[in-house]
Amino acid sequence: MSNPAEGQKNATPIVGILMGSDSDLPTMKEAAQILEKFAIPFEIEVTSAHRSPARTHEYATTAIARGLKVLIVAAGGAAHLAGVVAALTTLPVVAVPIASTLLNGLDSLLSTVQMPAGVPVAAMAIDKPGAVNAGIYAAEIVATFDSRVAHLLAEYKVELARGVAEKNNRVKQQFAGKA
Ligand code: RP5
Repeated sequence: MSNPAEGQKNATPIVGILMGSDSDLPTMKEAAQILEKFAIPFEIEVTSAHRSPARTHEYATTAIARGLKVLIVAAGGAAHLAGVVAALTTLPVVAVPIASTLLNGLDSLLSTVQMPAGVPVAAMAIDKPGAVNAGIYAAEIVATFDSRVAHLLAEYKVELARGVAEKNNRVKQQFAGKA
């Protein structure tokens, strides 16, 4: 296959991105873009713990049989979606608290992170940084059984460090000869 993106489109999804509403999509696109970067096949679903509980139940209880390995789950406000999904599957659930209400995501963060013992979710940061990290975290789980993804993640770390070195150079140049 010459184009990894084409292969990704045709392959069976191994990561599911779930969100409580289409209003979460501008944030969750960040997670999708990370999975695209690493050519990890994924699917996206809008389903709600509160508004479509039967659909959420069906999705979570069939996820393993459909070949999914990790679920990234985003919701805002009374953010119960990740917890409900985690209650219904043994797949790892990576949760993204969305800043979609007047409380700016603090509500979502507390709803997400305060899971009772026995039903964990991996809670990311609020909103876009959390969505990016959810994509990376899911890739790290995939990398435990896919050496191609492990290699790409190692390159990504090098890319991050190079970015910091470039920022460092720019800052130093601004102050060069001023001491
Ligand atoms: C949550 O309620 C969703 O995840 C979203 O963040 C929030 C608002 O949903 P909408 O009213 O925009 O559909 O369930």
